[in-house]
Amino acid sequence: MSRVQNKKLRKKITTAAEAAKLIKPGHNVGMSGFTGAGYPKEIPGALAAEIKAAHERGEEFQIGLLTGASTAPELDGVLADVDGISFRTPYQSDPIMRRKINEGISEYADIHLSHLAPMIWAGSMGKLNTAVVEVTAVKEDGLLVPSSSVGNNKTFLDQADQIILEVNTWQSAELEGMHDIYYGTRLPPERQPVMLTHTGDRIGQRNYKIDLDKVVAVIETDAPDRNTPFKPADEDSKKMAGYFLEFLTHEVKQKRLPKDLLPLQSGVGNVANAVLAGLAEGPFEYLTSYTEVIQDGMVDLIDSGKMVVASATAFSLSPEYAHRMNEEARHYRDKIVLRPQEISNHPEMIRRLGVIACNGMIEADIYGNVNSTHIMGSKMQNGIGGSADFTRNSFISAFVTPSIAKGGAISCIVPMVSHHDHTEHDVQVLITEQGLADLRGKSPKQRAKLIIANCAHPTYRPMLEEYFEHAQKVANGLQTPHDLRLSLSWHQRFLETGTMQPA
Ligand code: 0RQ
Repeated sequence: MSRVQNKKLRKKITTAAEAAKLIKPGHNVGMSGFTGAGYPKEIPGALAAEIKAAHERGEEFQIGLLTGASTAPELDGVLADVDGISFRTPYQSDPIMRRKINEGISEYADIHLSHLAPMIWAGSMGKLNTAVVEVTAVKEDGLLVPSSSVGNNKTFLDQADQIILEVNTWQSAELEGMHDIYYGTRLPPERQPVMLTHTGDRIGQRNYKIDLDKVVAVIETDAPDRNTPFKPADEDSKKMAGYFLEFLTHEVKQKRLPKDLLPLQSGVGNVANAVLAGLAEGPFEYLTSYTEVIQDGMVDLIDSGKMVVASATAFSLSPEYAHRMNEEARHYRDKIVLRPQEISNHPEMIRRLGVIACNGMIEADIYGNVNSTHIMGSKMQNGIGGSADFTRNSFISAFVTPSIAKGGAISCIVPMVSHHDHTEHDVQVLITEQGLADLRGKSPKQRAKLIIANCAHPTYRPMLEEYFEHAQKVANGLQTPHDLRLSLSWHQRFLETGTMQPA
C-alpha cells in the first residue's frame, strides 16, 4: 500500500526529474537532513543533472542551500560537484562541499544550529522559495510523519512558497510517535517560556502539519540513509574518555553532580562514542541525554537499561544500528524523542536541565579559547554546528582533541588559537590523551599553567612554557599575557615549512 494516503497529494506523485524542474536558478531551498539522516535521496541528484545541463548550455544556475546540518554525498556532494551551490548554511562536512567553500565557489554562513530557524521566521535569511523534505508517510488527513531527522523541517515546510515531499518507505512506519514537533515558538516580544522541564517531556505533536496547497510534487523512494560505520575507538580516544569519566566520578563524589549525572550532550565521532562505551561499563545509572544526535553508543546504553531517555533532533547511526532502529522503532520510540533543532539545541533548555556537554575541537590555546572550525585560521573544516549552543549554556562544558595532529607536525595546544569559536569564558574542561585540565574558577595565567602541564604533548610542552614565560616579560599587561608578534607564529611556521616545530 502506498504511504501517500492523502488523496490530494497522491495526485501530485511524479518523478524526481520532473519535480527537480520546479526548482529555479537563484532559489533558496530548504532541504531536510541532519548528520546523514532523513535527507531527500532523489531530488538533489535530479537537480544536479538540471544544473549541469544548464551550465553546459552556458546558463547560470545555482541555488542557496539550507539544511538541518551535514547531509550526505547524495545531497551536498552531488550539488557541490556541479558548482550548484552559491550559498550554504548552517553546517556541512562533505569533502566536495568543503572544497568548494574553501575555493570560494560557495559562500558559507556558519550559524549556530539553534539560531537558523528563528532567523528564517524573522526574514533575516531572505525568502525561502522551496522546501524539499523527506517524510516517512503522508496520512489520510494530510499530516506528515517525520523520518529519521527533524532538524529545520518544520520551519522549511511552514516558510517555503512551494513544497516537494519525498516519501521514503525505507524508513520504518513505526517511527510515528517518536517525534515531538513543537509549534509554540514565537519571535520576540511574543516569546513565551518553552515548558520542557525533563529530558523526555513531550510538548508538541507527532506530525508536521502543512498547507497542502503548497505541495507541488511528491516523490516515492526506498533509498536508505547513508551513514558510515563507526571505527572502533583507538587508544587515545579511550584515554580521553577515561579522563572524562574519572572527572565526572570525582564531581559526583564532591556532590557537585547527582549520582545519575545530568543530561549528557556529546559531539559526534570517535571520542564521543568511546565516552558512551565507557558509560556502558561505568557505575552511573538512570542516565539521560539532551543532545543533537542519537549515536550507536546511546542505543547500547538504552538497551542495557543504563540510559532511560534520550532527546535529540536526528539519528547518526551506523548501517547496522540504523537497521536495528528500523526493525524495532516501536520499542525505541518511548525512550527516544526527536525534536526540531531549535528545541533540541535551545539555550533555555540546556541551561535549565544543566546539560553536561562534551565536544571535539581543532585546537585550544593556553588560555582556554577553542577553535572548532578553521584549519590554520582561514580554511573551513565543518562548522560550529551545535557546539556553542551547548557549550555556552551547559552546566559543565568540555572539549576533547588529541594533543597533536598530522603525525606531530601540529600542536593542538597553541599560544593563541587561529580562530575563536568558544571563548575562555565558556570553556570549562579541556581533555587530550595527555590528561585533563579543569579550568573552572581559574584566572588566565592559572589556566595556562594547567593546560600546558596536563594537555600539551611533551614535544611542544617546553615551547609553550617558553612562550608563556616570554609573554609575561613583554606583554603590556599581565591579565592574559601575549607577545602579539609571536602569538600566531606557530601557525605561520606550519604554513611555510609544513611543521610547527622550529628548524
Ligand atoms: O585532517 O581530514 O586531513 O585527516 O582536522 O580532525 O581528528 O578527524 O577530528 O573528526 O574528531 O573532528 C572539531 C572538526 C573534530 C569536529 C572537529 C585535522 C586532522 C584531520 C579532522 P584530515 P579529526 P574529528 C555536535 C557538535 C564542530 C561541530 C560540533 C567538528 C581533520 O568535532 O566539526 O562540535 N566540531 N558539533 O588532521 C590543523 C589542528 C588540527 C587539524 C586536527 N590543530 N590544526 N588541522 N586537524 N587538529 C555535532 C553536530 O553539530 C552535528
